[in-house]
Amino acid sequence: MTGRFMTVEGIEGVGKTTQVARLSQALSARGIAHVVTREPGGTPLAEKIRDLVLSPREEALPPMAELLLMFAARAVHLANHIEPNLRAGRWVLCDRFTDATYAYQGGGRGMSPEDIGRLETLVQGARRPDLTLLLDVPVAVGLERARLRDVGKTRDRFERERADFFERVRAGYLERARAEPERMAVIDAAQPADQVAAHITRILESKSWIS
Ligand code: Z5A
Repeated sequence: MTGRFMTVEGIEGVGKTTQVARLSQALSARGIAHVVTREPGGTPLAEKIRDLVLSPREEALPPMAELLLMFAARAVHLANHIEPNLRAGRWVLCDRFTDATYAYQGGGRGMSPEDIGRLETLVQGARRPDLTLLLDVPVAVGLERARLRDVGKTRDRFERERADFFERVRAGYLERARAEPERMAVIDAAQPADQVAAHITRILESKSWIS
């Protein structure tokens, strides 16, 4: 049997990395074989593309190039890591995936959802997450969490964006969740991390994926 493909999404600082780690612990405690990965990145080559996209540089990165690089990294990640693990029966927990492209390159940068959809089909074929956990907080909450965590660090190209960019990203995510309620579960991530983790556990239990 192939593994389950789960993605975790949300704006900057919402707590994705925290919850992916908690979920990984919960799966390990139940003996469920899985890998944890992230986008952009997840393999040595895809991490190089991540560095290209996130590092601030003098020459502008046009939105179309940013979009294509996200899908280039994804093509590598799918072929070299995600698909082999799913075929081997392991669950894949991925910190961000294509919903981030619709939210950031679509909602944030204004690229057309039709173009994103064409690339999605080209790169992924029929592959879609079995479940996406959308962690949601007001933008001010996410940015403040990230600010406190990143004191003294250099901010990447996305972290330099203003609050209105993240408002469009958040709206893009919520619109996708409304359109695909079966696949995407919206979780109030303004709660303490323990409560967010408990909500995620309940979602998996309700699907009988864990007990
Ligand atoms: N991107 C894109 O544009 N298009 C795409 O297709 C893809 C990605 C795939 C890199 O993402 C960038 O790539 C991203 C979008 C773009 N840029 N942005 N923004 P990333 O996932 O690597 O980086 P990130 O979005 O900046 O995530 P993050 O900063 O790693 O945040 P997080 O993982 O959601 O949060 P966290 O590190 O778990 O928590 C943040 C802090 O809050 C930390 O100190 C925690 O201890 C704390 N925390 C966590 N949960 C809580 C709760 N519940 N209460 C209080 N405090 C909490």
